[in-house]
Amino acid sequence: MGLSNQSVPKGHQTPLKSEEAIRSAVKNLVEEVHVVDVHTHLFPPNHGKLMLWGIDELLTYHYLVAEYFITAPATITPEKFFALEKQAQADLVWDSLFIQRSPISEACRGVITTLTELGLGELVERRDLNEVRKWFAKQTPEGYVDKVFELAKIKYVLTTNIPFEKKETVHWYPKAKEFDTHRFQTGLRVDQLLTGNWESIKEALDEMGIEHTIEGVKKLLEKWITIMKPKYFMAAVPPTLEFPSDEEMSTYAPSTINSATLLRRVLLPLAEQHHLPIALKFDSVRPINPALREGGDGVVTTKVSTLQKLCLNYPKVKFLATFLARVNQHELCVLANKFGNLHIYGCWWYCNNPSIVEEITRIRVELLGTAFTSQHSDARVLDQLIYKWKHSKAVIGGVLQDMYVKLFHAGWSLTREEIQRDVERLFGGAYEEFMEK
Ligand code: HDL
Ligand code: ZN
Repeated sequence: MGLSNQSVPKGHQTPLKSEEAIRSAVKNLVEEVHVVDVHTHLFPPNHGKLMLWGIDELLTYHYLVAEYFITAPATITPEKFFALEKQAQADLVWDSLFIQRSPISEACRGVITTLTELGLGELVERRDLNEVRKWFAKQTPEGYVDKVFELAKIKYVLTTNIPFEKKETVHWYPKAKEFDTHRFQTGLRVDQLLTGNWESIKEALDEMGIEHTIEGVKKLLEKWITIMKPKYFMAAVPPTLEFPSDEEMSTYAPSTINSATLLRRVLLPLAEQHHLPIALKFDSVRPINPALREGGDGVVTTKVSTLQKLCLNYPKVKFLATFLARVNQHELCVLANKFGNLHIYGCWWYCNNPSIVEEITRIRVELLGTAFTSQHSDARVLDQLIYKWKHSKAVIGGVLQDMYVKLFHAGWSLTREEIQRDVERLFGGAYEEFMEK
């Protein structure tokens, strides 16, 4: 990322001499910074239907589908809803959450922000969903990626790539499709190891004719590392999984396959051997209402000490981490303050709402300065990059204005170039420095 201001000597930097000048500079620098989006569920255009984009995908985002079912008549069950065509599903969501009610929730407001940023404000004003659809029908996937990356000011995104999902691996194996790896970098998603989902893992082993053993799983993941060239491993940590102690591990035979052995005899050794960080996501519980499918997952408060034990016992492994429970955020910050092999990122999922982004960002700056990644979008639909980053930047920028004004009143002289350097760290630079560590 090459942080700016390295070249501008102090004497030639732009001093900021008043609270107004500071606030205006911070607001502008946050709005203008091009971001590294360290976690998304996006796909490149040549991965076909996996790349979700356009108004009907926006309206049927699982956050909105879940919100729709809070309001839906009992006669419309999830089963009936999911049996409808995508456009019919979108019509129901639009009518209930945008017409019958004001689209005031974060996920609803996001759709409005996206359409307005795309220049469709008049159609939004007329609430003309069909005219919006006609506009999208004129876009091409490739051209739309250009438009969205430019509007949302994205340097590149990390994608979620699951070697246990056939609908994904077909684009990689036996022949990998070429795509723009400057914009789409991969993350090797291995939840199945931590959930101990042996059935799913065996299918992936069979795809490559690999034996059904612990060594076989290592071989499988090493093949996927070669194929996908991931920047990190990623996994959501099941709420039941605590750090498997040496004593517990000594009770497992070498051939035992479970989440503990897959974690400590496969994932962690591979991470160390291949110098691949592991991005772990804690506090999600899946599902709490299966009928809602992707939207049926919830949040639970797990022990932050599980991450502490990983950082302590594996000092040569780098951990990226994010927690879903609001109550865990302060303890996570304290942990990140204690371990140089831990980097925290983003306000994840149910924390990605302005009220919580504000609180989390303030705690993080107070405890960690700029040594963390302020946000990730978690976007599933390409267009969401536009609203998720605009909404987050507004909140994070507001917190940073306050923090720099406090620093100014404490007696520290500030320049635009130094703030730009800090902002670039918070929106991807600190992540890149951690990955290079
Ligand atoms: O596990 C994850 O990566 C989560 O982000 C889930 O995909 C979740 O469904 C989601 O999209 N949250 O925003
Ligand atoms: Zn995600």
